[in-house]
Order: sequence, then C-alpha cells, then structure tokens
Amino acid sequence: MITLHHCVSARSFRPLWLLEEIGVPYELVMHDFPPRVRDEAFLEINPLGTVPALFDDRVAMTESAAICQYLAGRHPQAGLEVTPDDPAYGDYLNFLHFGEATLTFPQTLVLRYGRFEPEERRSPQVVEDYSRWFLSRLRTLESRLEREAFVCAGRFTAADVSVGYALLLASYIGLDERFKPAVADYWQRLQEREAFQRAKAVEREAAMAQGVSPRPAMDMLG
Ligand SMILES: N[C@@H](CCC(=O)N[C@@H](CS)C(=O)NCC(=O)O)C(=O)O
Repeated sequence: MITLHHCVSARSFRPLWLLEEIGVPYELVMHDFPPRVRDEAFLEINPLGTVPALFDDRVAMTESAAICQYLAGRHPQAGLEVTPDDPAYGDYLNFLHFGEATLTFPQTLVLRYGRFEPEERRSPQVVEDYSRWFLSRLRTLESRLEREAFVCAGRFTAADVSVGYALLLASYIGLDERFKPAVADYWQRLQEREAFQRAKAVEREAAMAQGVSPRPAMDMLG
C-alpha cells in the first residue's frame, strides 16, 4: 500500500494528483503546514521535515518530481510515462524536472519574502524579481503550448502534473493573472481534468477528517 504525507496545496499535491490519475489505492496522511513545526513527530517519518514523503513498501521518497516519475513508471497501464525508446523521452524528463527546479523554486522565494518571513525581513524587491524570473521561464512553455495541448509526447503525461503544480502554486500567489493566453488555456485544461478535481476534493475531505486546516499552506504563515 502506498502512503503519501501531504499538506494542503504543497508540492505533495503532485503525487496526490498523479495517484488520482493512475487510480491505485493509497493512504493519505495530512499535516498542518509547516509539518516540521506543527507536527514534530513528522521528523521521525521524514528528517527533512518536508512534504511530500511517500512510502511504497520499502521505498521512501521525498522529491515530488521524482515521485511522479516513479509512480508513472511503476504503473505503465495508466499511460502517464514516456519510455526511453520514445523520441519524446528527453522532453518528458526535461519538463518533469523543469516543473520543480525552474518553475517552482523562484515561487518559493516569492512566498518566503512576501509572506512567510517576519515583516522586517520581507522584501518587495525579491518578490518582484523572482515573480519576473518565474514569468520569464514560462516563455519556454508558451511557444510549445501554442502548438500542442500538453508539454510533451502529444498527450497528457506525468510531466504535465509537475508543470501543472507550478501553475497551481502561481494561482495561489496571484501570478496567474500574468499568464500569456497559451499558458492560461493550458492551465484551464489541466484544472478541468477529473483526476485534478478529485485530488482537490480528496485533500479537502482528508484535511477535515484528520483535524487539519483545509486552508492552503501559503495562507498558514504570514
Ligand atoms: N524539492 C522538493 C521540495 C519539498 C519541499 O520543500 N516541500 C515544502 C512544501 S511545498 C515543505 O515541506 N516545506 C516545509 C519546510 O520547509 O519546513 C520537492 O519537490 O518535493
């Protein structure tokens, strides 16, 4: 049985959404954000104190993009991976990691210096610089999404889940207002997926059932 540790709206939404796309059973354990502060026992589960933490028998993983790659590869019947023999394999790996390393990282600086740090350490300059950084990196997607419905392989894959979470985060912090039309349309398409909507409902219901706030992580501090 797969167990996923999750905070509402955190990067652990990537594996949650992917699990809903695949349709395998899993246990969802909710934590208030940040778990390392709100739930010290979590440090015994993941010494980094971060989510996601996913366990699949003896496998333990803490990187959301790697977990997407793992789950898609372990459940090929869902058709969400791109295999090494496919000409789109390079694009697949690139966008899978681009979603986290290039599109999510700058937004964490926007959040930290716009909301999470105490008032005296906040920095409007950092917020604007890294908002622009994020938006400029979306250019890689724009030209592609003007021609294609998804980021690679001509179909929905785990790479769209990785990139899609970065767009979800952008929508939480208001950067979606600055999306160009092709990215805005793509973001709309992703939100219309049944598995995306189920994942949103599941995280809310699990939070309520487990006594965790259903508010997004980015509203929990600051
Ligand atoms: N690169 C990791 C980052 C994991 C991470 O930093 N998760 C955040 C939530 S989005 C977290 O748990 N932060 C809590 C903390 O830093 O204490 C991934 O993609 O999963």
